[in-house]
Amino acid sequence: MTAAATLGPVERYLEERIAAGPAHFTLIDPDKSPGEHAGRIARGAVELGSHVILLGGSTGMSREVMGRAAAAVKAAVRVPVVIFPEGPGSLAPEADAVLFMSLLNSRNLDLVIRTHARAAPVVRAMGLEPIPMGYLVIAPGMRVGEVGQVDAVARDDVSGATGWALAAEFLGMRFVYLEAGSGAPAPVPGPMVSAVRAALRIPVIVGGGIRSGADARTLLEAGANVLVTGTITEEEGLGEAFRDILAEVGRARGR
Ligand code: 1GP
Repeated sequence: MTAAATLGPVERYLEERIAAGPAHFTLIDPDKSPGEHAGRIARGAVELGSHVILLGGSTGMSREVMGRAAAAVKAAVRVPVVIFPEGPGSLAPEADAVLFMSLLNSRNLDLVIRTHARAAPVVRAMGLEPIPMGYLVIAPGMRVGEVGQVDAVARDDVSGATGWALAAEFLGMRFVYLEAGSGAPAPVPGPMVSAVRAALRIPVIVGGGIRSGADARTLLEAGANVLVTGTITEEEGLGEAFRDILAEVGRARGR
């Protein structure tokens, strides 16, 4: 079987969207925005042009909390609902897919691959589509940098970031996520995004610290294939900055 023949529906959706231009994922934390609340945020975000709802964020989230949020979001929108996991305990079959990600630059092998060996059968039994992704934390890394016991890539270490990302591609991962950390004071630097984009053939997802249309434009001009925002909707709802970010993504898609 070829890889293309084995792609699940969510990955095919992503492939089509990204082929047409950059995309936006809205990250919702079901602990902060449970159930119907998550559904309302998702509906508004998708109306503004967001392409995927990611659910995740807090440590220790239960399957029940995740499942309720995933069910409410699925009832509210037609775009894929994808779990951004912090561990196997937060997996829930109500979602469509899971970012099956290796925290590449963690010192803790559990987060690189060992937990995955325990989670993989659960993912299969739940019928979740696994999306293979290399997750690379760039300084400052924030909480995921600490909890993930990460040797964060320095913000000016463009060749280092490129090496990690290319290794993920060569290992067969189909997405790379450059993460500055949720709530980071600044996003991943544009020159790092453009170097990684130039070196890779797989899509580059960028998240952490994207707070404005100007932040989004810098990253889109650098060639980011997907922008992820989370904190902005938790703090300001679907306000002006969020709309500006979606407008920049829309412009980059030629709309
Ligand atoms: C976090 O990259 C995401 O994993 C989103 O970051 O919360 O800063 O938008 P923000």
